This record gives sequence, structure tokens and C-alpha cells, in this order.
Amino acid sequence: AENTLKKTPVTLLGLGAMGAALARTWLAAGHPLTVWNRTPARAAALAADGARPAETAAEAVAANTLIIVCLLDDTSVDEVLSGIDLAGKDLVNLTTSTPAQARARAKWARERGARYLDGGIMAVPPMIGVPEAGGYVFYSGSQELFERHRETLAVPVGTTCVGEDAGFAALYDVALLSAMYGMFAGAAHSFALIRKEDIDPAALAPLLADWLIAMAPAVHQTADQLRSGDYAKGVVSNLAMQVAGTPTFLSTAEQQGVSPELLNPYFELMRRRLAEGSGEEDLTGVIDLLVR
Ligand code: FVH
Repeated sequence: AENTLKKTPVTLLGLGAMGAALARTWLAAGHPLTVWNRTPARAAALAADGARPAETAAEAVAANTLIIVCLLDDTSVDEVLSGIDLAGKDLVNLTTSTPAQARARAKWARERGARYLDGGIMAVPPMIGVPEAGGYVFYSGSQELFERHRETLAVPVGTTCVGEDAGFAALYDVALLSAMYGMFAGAAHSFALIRKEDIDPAALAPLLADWLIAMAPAVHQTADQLRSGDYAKGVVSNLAMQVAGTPTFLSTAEQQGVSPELLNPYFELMRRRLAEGSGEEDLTGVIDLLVR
């Protein structure tokens, strides 16, 4: 009980897969935890572990200064928090949103007298409370709030603060997740190529994982080229060579009865960049085509 008294009390709104995982870590660390969920059964389940279920979201918010929100989307945040007195509260929103939604939510919170910190969770529920899993949350917004609650916020998973702009956590979050979907798209095409052959997908998987890991550091060279503006700096496999190779990928897909629809958009950008006379460069120029 003495340990519990020293820990910052937390209110958590939202006990879905992620919210419940977060809740368990704060309870295990001895933080008094008030919880609320639209479907009350989820809050009741946590009461057995020591959480205090509130009847309403307003009651949960009134209970503590530090309010953590982990709901489905920005619309649900609006529905849950509208009409609730937030004056003097430290509002931390871990709900996935766009940068514009996060900035608007920060302004909205300030207008209601609350400090605001936005969070983008770079973890899935099984990684919560497991430091060796490497998960973390991007935070941005009120640095005062972040410093005040740094230790409490670090209980479930690591923290990476990316500044005052409340939209930055969401931007970093979406930037990393977008790259992840590109990777999943590539892996989907790869598995499709072997799907009808006598090749065990489980045999391809470790080769695929090792190859993606080996290629991933190329992003450092991309960053270096973007900073210098020299897209040929340190180039190993130039654009002209890579575009020349694209028919091999498309023919192989056709021979294997696989749609090229995941590869085509990227190959099209590569060809456009080559047509601009960038054959000696890396693939970095594709980024400029996207931004234009
Ligand atoms: N789970 C994951 O893998 C990802 C990992 C990265 C971060 N995301 C984001 O975390 C937010 C919460 O995700 P979640 O996994 O907890 O999602 P669900 O299990 O679907 O739970 C959703 C909770 O939101 C409540 N809710 C939904 N709509 C409303 C509403 N209109 N009013 C009040 N509450 C609402 C829902 O309540 P209930 O269905 O139990 O009544 C859950 O508590 C999310 O932003 C992910 O993108 C997770």
C-alpha cells in the first residue's frame, strides 16, 4: 500500500485490446488506476486486478489529474470527452489519429483548460509491459506535461518525445506504419510468387525476413542523400540498372500467375524518374515525385 501511495494515480478511458494491456502494466507497477469503458464488462474485468471502474467517463476524469485516452479513433474521443470538464487536467491521447486531428485536439484541449500530449503507439498489445520487445510511444505536445509524467508514461512501454508540435507524434507514427505496409505489400507479392510451387512458405519466411533486415539500413543512405540534395551520393545500384530489371520482375509475376498490381505503382515512379534523366542516381528521386 505504501508503494501505491507514491505512484501517480491514472485515469484510463478505453479498455480495448491496447487499453487493457496498458491498464495491466500500471496496476502491476502499483499506480492507482481509475478506468472507464463504453462497454462496462471490460472495466469490470480489470477490477479484479485492482482497477477502480467509474460509472461514467466524467466520473473517471474527475477522479485524477492524469487522464490517458486510448479509444478507437478521433471520432470516439470526441464522443467520449465532449461535455466533460477538463480544466486543470493533463490529457494524454494515445488514440491513433492524423497530424491535423492531433493538432486540432491539442487546441481543443487548451481551450478547455487542459494540457495536452499526443501519443502514437509503436507496439502491438503483446509488446506492452515487455521491455525487451522494443515497443515505444512517440509523444508530442506539452513538454511540461511530458516531463511531469515521464516516469508514469514509461511504465507500459518506452517513450520517445518528438517535440512541442502536437501533430508530430501522429506524423512519425503514420510514417513508420506506412513503411510497414510497403514492407507487407512486398512480402505479399513474394509469397504469391511461390504460392503454386512446391515451396514451403515457412522455408521462404526466414530468407525474406533476413533479406528485409539486410536492406533496411539503406534508409540511412536515403536520408543522407535527401539532406545533401545529391541523390547519386554513394549510389550502389543506380536507377537505370534497376529500371532495366523491372521487366524481369513483371515477366516472373506473369509466369507465376501473380498480379503485378502491388509492384506496378512503384515501378511506374521509377520509370518517370528515369525519364527525367536521373539514371545515375539512387531511388531517392521517387520521393520528390510523391511530394510534388
Ligand atoms: N491493437 C493494435 O495492434 C494497435 C497498435 C498500435 C496502436 N493502436 C491504436 O490504439 C487505439 C486503441 O486500439 P485497440 O487495439 O484498443 O482497439 P479496440 O480493441 O478495437 O478497442 C477500441 C476501444 O475504443 C472504444 N470505442 C470505440 N468506439 C467508441 C465510441 N464511439 N465511444 C466510446 N468508446 C468507443 C471501444 O469500446 P467498447 O467497444 O469496448 O465499448 C474500445 O474500448 C486505436 O486508436 C488503435 O489505432 C492499436
